[in-house]
Amino acid sequence: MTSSPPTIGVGMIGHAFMGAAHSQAWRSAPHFFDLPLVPRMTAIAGRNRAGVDAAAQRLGWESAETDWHALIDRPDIGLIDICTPGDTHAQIALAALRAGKHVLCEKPLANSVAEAEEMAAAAQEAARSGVVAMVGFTYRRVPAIQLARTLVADGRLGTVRHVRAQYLQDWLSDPESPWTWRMDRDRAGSGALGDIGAHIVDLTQFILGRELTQVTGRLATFVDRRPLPDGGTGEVTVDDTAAFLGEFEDGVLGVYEATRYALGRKNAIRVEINGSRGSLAFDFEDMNVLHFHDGDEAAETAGFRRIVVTEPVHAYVGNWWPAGHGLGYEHGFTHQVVDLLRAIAGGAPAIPDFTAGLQVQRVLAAVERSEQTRGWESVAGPGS
Ligand code: SOE
Repeated sequence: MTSSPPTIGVGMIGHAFMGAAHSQAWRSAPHFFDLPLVPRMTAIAGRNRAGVDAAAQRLGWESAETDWHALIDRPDIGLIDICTPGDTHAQIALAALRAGKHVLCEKPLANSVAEAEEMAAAAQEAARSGVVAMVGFTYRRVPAIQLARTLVADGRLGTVRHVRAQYLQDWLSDPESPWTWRMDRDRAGSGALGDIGAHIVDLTQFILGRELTQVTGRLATFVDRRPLPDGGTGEVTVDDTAAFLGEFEDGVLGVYEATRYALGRKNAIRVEINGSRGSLAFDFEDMNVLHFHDGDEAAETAGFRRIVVTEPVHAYVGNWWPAGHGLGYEHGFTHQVVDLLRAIAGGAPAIPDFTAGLQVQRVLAAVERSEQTRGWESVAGPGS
């Protein structure tokens, strides 16, 4: 007789875009993956009673709380999933870790290096008792990105020289687009830099298996005030766009761009890497594909090959559809909770952990410092 795996109660805080994406992941993971630990969607928290009750029903949660502290206090919850704006990440994560709960925290980890340092230290302390903390850099879990990392690790690109990365969205192109919390530095920490620039910093470091050491960049805000629902306007206190250069520990050069003003580009995450033996290129708008140029091939027939990353041999794919049917945006979130549950059960490392989240935070802070100094800033330099 086989016994069923143990369960873990999940408590999720926040129920907007990210809350819906995470809920989809918690719902689907046990149906598609063999898990050593099965999630129960125990409770969701949100500030407004009617709103959180409706979200619980719509997204599939068993109960709803209006105070996140209640989730941490509940003995039937072992894992806290933080899907709130950045200004609340540190307080929730610290309280959860100190209560011995596992944590999944949306990116960027925090709104400042100081907060991220405290979170990483708390996570390291909690890890001694087997508590796991992970930061939600979801795009790592796209199968084509996993293949890119494998190709680099296997030496198929030879000596890597260039990284080109862009995260392009266009939802602020219209100056009349409404003001939201994402335009408020106190709540969001930064603008395009932290919201989407953080993803390409993490992705490129993940694919290359090495870290940025220094950066220099420019930030710009094109529209200073945006309409509020009451007819007034709200001040934009974050960057609309970030452009920066980065150098990796072994001299690899990176060129980065993150913007919400690339009219026509909805969620274009583009990464291109050139090495001495090969190159690869990825665009999230065609997320099931990785382009690979193998420089060892005869010049006569060499060229970028379009690899459709939908074979059962590709990371995560075998748990989904037959070859060629493809995955979407939401699957990365499912893969994230699968990896998290396996880490909690002890079978896999919890990556990216809060220390990795802190390192990305340091890169963001260094870009912001360089905007002030107009020079190169060390990632290891003073936080902000
Ligand atoms: C908004 O720009 C946003 O939702 C980001 O916050 C997410 O991290 C990204 O995946 C999609 O765009």
